[in-house]
Amino acid sequence: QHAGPHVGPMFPPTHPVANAPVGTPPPTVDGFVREFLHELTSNQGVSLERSTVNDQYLALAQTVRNYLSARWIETQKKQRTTRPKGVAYLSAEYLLGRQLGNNLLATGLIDIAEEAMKQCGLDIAVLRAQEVEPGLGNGGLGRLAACFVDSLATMNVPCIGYGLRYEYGIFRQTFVDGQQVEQPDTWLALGCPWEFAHPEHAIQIDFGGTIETYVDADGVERTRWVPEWNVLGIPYNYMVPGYLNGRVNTLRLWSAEATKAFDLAIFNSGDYAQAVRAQTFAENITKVLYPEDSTPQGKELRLQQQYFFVACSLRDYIERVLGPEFDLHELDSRIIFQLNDTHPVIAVPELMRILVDLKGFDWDEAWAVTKKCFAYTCHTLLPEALEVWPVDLLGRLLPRHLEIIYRINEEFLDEVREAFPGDEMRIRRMSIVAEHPARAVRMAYLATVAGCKVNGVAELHSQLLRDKVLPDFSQLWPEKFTNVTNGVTPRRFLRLANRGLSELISSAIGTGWVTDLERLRELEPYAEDAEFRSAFRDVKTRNKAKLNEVLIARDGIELGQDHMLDVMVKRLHEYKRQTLKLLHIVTLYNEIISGRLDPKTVTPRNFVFGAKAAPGYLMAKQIIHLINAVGSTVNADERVGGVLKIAFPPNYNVTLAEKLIPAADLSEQISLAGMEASGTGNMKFQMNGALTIGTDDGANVEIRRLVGDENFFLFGMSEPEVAELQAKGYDPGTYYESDRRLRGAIDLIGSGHFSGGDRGTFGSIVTNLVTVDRFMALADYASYMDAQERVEKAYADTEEWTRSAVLNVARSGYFSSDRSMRDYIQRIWGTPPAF
Ligand code: B1H
Repeated sequence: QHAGPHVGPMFPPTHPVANAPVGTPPPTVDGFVREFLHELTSNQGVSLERSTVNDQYLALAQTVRNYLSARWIETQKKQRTTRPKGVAYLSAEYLLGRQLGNNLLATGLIDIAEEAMKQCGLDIAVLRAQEVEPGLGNGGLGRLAACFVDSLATMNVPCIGYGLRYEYGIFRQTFVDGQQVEQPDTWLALGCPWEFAHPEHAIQIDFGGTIETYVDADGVERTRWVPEWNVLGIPYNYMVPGYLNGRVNTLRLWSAEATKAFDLAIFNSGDYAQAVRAQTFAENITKVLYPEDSTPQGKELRLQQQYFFVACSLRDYIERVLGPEFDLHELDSRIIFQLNDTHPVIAVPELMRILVDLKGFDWDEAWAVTKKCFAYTCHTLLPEALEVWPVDLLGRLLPRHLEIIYRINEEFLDEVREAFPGDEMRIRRMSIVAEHPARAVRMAYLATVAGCKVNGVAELHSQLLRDKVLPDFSQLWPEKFTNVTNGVTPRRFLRLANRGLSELISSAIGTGWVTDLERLRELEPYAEDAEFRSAFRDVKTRNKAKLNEVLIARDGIELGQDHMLDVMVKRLHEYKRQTLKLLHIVTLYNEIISGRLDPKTVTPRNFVFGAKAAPGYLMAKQIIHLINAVGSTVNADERVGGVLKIAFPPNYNVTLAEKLIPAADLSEQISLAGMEASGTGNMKFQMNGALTIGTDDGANVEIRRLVGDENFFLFGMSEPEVAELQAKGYDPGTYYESDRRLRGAIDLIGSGHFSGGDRGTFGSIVTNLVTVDRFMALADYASYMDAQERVEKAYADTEEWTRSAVLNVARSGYFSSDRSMRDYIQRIWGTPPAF
């Protein structure tokens, strides 16, 4: 029976036993206490009485890590004997979130650790709060990589995640007078207990220089690269535990250091200062994550990062995992390199170089192998997001790779000529090397030519990818293109983040859903059960109370009590349309203060924003400023009577997401149709029982199809309607002129009402909206306002709303990243399903 969240132990004590390393006794509270105290004294060198919270956190993390490492070693040992085909996920970003809670969950140690800490007089929640999350990603793309490696470990699939160990992850956002100010993210400052450094396995990576031809021992003319400088790549390993299955996969992130030979030479020349500078130069490569989400910067250091990590990763896999005995003609029998967007695509010419220049393959042989070993995932449709590297930059940094790309391109274009004789326009369109505006390599084209498969990240996105971004390629190779809709891990985003809901679900249908999320379907009948709905509401209410505590402690923000919680959290980008959300709020506010709307008739609402702007994206930064300005004005205006509350906690990250999402009633997914490749926040909200207000974009399309129209607030133009309006010529001014409420809201912003009377502060936002409005916020405004009215009406009927919320949860099983991984295995990787 579903007696609410306080009933019995939901996750039975068989789990820790099931996950304990073979031959070790099951963990006990006493044993855990002993190990914890041992770690505290031997690793931190302090007594419990004298220890700081950081000491305690580190000792607890060490204790958990000890449980995992035995399984990790076993997993690797088994793999060395069975030699299964595995996945190497190549990603410049992993947005992992805090590790301690997840690792406690994966080992089944949550309850034991909590009790053990209690016996030591400690509150485990305080220790967990001490962890600084590794923010080694920008947003959805990086978080997706983290969800995927979690799912693969849980599904017992061999996988190595390869990436970069940035010394500074995504910046820490602060607000000064409502404006974003970036602070460095010093995630390593207090020590990271989860990483294993292996400087003894350093790999040397070359850059620059020239190429030369020579005649080898067999009299064959060959090419080789004579590089100019090099750095060392140091692997740092992280454990990726499966959920209660004893498997631990590896995430291997690379850190750059100066090579000894390099600075020794300079030391010997007597120039000490220059030698130290060389070191700094090398270390720069992994110093900082580029904070642009979706618009890559064509900076040389960024290309250095990309080549550095894929070159380290290929060498590591070929030389250390496979070893010198392995016949590389069979490479595809042991590995598939999945390219997470174009960021790692330089791996393609790198593998060709290894095979041809270093292993003596002839070109055709090498190309045949390479084509089978890569698959490419595209995450965008925005033209400015498609990565392109100027030929002169590539040639300076990686001359041999540029030459290899040219040859790949020549042979590819011959193939196109054969398929479409005389179609020179097509040749120019499809060339991997663009001629205009400057000669540059189109990385998405290179990935498409080299990849055995190309996939988009939601159905609509994959279709638009075929029809609009790569139409010539999908005509040439229709069978190459496929879709894998994104997913999110239910371990972190439901089981861990929403313990109350997890226990309620398990009390109704058992615990199997954690690894088989489709079983949430069994909740459907409970939507009709008043007692269950009441328990479900109690969980939401408690989650809101917890969120309030967090926001007060974190930022001194107080939300309205008993308000609907309306949340828009994602990177700040014009295509995501935070301004449309603002126009809704400003309209309500304007109608209230001008006496046309009685605040007593408005459903009290908390509007919560979370968003980082790329530091160089000025419009995005101004929008942040405007959100904060509207917030402080509206929150302070007594005429509103507190029915509209705006909160913008700074530094939205995975940790905050885990607090916000379980408390939300309404999920804002309001991008212009055809712009958001998938979205994954949308899935997390649905899974936690929020209803969505959204456009027919990205994965929203699939969410709506699954939950049904009656449980989703759809608004706005469809993608074909957007295209039609675009073609016809879009004029935002006509919407501004003809809609009184819209004009009122925009004029209020333009009047300086939110900027102490200064009309200039937000002038460029206003001008841009009424004259350009690239993402058509004004065109969708009326429809959005309508949908928000439907939200208000629906929310007033508490029982019906809860029913919808329960159905949203029940129908979210498809969005488990376990399902995404099964789709990748079936449609792309072909790794056998059992290991
Ligand atoms: C997504 C990016 C991205 N798409 C360039 N593209 C970057 C592009 O550092 N860079 O240069 C960083 C990130 N990120 C997101 O991927 C999409 O916008 C989302 O819609 C999607 O859900 C997510 C995961 O597929």
